[in-house]
Amino acid sequence: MKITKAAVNTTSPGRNFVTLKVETDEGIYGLGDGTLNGRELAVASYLTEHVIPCIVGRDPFETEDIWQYLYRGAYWRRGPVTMSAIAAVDVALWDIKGKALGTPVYNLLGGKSRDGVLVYGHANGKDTETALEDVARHVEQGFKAVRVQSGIPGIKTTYGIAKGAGRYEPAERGLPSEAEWSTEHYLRHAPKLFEKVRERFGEELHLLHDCHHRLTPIEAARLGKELESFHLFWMEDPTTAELQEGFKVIREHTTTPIAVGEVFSSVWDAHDLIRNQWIDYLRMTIVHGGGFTALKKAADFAAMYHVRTGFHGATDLSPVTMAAALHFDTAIHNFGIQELMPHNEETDAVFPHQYYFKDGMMYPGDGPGLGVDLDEKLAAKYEYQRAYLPVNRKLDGTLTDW
Ligand code: KDG
Ligand code: MG
Repeated sequence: MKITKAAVNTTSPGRNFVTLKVETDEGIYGLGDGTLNGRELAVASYLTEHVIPCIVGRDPFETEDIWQYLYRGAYWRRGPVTMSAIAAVDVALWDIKGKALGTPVYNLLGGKSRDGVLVYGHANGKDTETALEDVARHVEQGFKAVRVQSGIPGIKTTYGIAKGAGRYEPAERGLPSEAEWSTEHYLRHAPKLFEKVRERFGEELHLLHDCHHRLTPIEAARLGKELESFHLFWMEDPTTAELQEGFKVIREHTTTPIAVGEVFSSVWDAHDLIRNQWIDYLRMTIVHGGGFTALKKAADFAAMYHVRTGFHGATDLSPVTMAAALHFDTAIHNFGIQELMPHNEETDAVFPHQYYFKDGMMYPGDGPGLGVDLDEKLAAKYEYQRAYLPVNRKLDGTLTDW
């Protein structure tokens, strides 16, 4: 089998997506996601200008060699743009393999290790009470695990909270908006929020929380300690992770489990975190981490240190990545949990898919390949629109991590 053609599709059914379609001489095609929120066209151009010309004529079954060719062959390694482009190719090729062999991708990754994939949904509200109401809605929908974020008294805007009646969506069209931050206000508020959630919903519901990289290690240690009695499933991105040793400080002070990695693009970003057992869950997912070929190795390495996966699954990861993640989650042994932030109806229509949600779990479907498609005619109706994630400032105006 030979790759005959590959092309990038950009579409914006409510938010931007970059999809690679790889075609073969046997009429089988595969899809890969290359979406990098707020920097989409960098990946699109990397693929079109630098990657596609090198893969035409290659055998799509040679995923390992093609991965190494794109990674080592570029000389310039790692980084989210490069790794998302490599992931788009890798995932498309695994999709082709599955279709050619007439089997779901999870069978190529080791077969089913579980019946379903535990997912967590996002509950949020402008204050504690509205956040609690949203937790109740998630419980009614069948979720067994819920991430809880709420507005913080004394700060006008905060991460993870829907602005109007609709769902929360991090990227916004136009230039970056500015959000406000105060660690002092947040640290006073967050433990009270979780006290209320446990009081109302009891012990059984899995609770998660995203600090979104805003604390220093010692501040995160304080939060982790104060949250201990509420038994969180995890505290996510407690601090920025360029300095991996920062997590040692957190770890030494608290038993609250730690998840990190949605902005990572290589196992090397997590090497010290994993081998020193400073984290419990790795969030680097298929699209930003270089595809199945790279993630399988990262997950196997993590397994040796009791680290499980907890893949990023926000709306900026397209249905192609959601499908890919669900096949991966189904197959690997050290799966922990999968994030689910449902896409809007327009996106679901552009990317028809087999995966589905039932009783707090998700299932990838049993058709060949990834079980997700791209309706190119419909996609063409939604032109790419420049969009950015917000930037964040402390109350005195200092730019800080969003
Ligand atoms: O593109 C950035 C979003 O995906 C991110 O802000 C969402 O932190 C996030 C999460 O945990 O889903
Ligand atoms: Mg996050």
